[in-house]
Amino acid sequence: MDADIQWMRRALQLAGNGRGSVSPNPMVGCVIVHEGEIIGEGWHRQYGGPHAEVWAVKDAELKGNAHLLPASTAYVTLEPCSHMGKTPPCADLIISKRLKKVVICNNDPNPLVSGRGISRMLDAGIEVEIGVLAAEGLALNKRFFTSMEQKRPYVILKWAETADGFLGPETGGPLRISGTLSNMRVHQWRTEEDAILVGYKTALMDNPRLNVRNWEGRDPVRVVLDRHLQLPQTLNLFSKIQPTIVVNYLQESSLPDSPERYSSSLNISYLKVNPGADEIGQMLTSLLARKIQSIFVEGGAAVINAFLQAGLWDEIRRCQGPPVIGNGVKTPVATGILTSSEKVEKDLWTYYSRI
Ligand code: AOF
Ligand code: ZN
Repeated sequence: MDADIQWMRRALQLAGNGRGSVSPNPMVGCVIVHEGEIIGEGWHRQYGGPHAEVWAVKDAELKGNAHLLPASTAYVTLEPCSHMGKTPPCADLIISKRLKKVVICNNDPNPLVSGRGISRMLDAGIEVEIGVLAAEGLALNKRFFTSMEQKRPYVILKWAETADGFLGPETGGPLRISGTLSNMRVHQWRTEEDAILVGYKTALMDNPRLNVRNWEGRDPVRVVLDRHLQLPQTLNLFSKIQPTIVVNYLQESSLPDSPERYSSSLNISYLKVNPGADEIGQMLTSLLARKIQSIFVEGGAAVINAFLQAGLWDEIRRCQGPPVIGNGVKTPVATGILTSSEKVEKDLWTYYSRI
């Protein structure tokens, strides 16, 4: 195997350690290699904390390898940053430590960086190579890249359907469709996204808690569509164990503007949208501004259809369970609302992605 690929694979693996704690920042890993051996490695651990390169340089120094840095190559999964954010620019750190070469997986689409990190290092005489395992890097940070490029959170739609292809009875109400394993997976998925969203009818009829129970991990922020503010505050999703954002036509309140503040303000906040065909788009723009980088949409049918019709989605995860109900709410596949997608079947689930 090509050595560059081997080291970048390790850097990507390290980057993945940040899953669930760095959003809305990307997951980034860094490996520093001297004459075929790793002399330091690190990853971005926490939103607001030091970047991957800082940890890797510190690791090399702590291991007594500081003197080797000028003859070493850093493998970084994202272009080293050039801006003064919550932490100082990583490109400057690399320049000050006089590394010989930097191999990068993906460019940083952040307008504050976007090529400036690379040109700064090139100007300082550092050799730079770009694009090693680029597809893997894009997949790892799909939420970050989508939100930077599309200016909206990454959207995952999820539904369970009966064996005869219905989302549930027309009358609504909870119907247990998926089995224990599928349920566990849904709870794992909840831990991976910043927010979880349901519509008015689902909130009222199913009274879901929308927290994480069958898996270890953080609870997502809950988002509910309640356009006329009619949902009773006694519903489970208004319990003060995790924050809830109520999307509506009537009122706006200041929303937490950082991931840390979501966990310190376990209460209800209001996000106002104007009635119209672009309600979903308005909501997504506002949620991204509030640092929500990804959303897991759990129904019901009207909400899922609204995302599909607006073309504002990235993935669908669909599972089929044993119940047969004869008649009920048709799936977006049956109604033809879901068009132009790519379909993969794996582990009891069917995955659709946009093409
Ligand atoms: C890097 N290495 O490990 C990460 C980078 O507010 P800050 O200072 O944390 O900056 C966040 C931005 O920095 C983020 O949006 C992305 O552009 C870049 N992330 N860059 O050199 C890292 N996590
Ligand atoms: Zn940085």
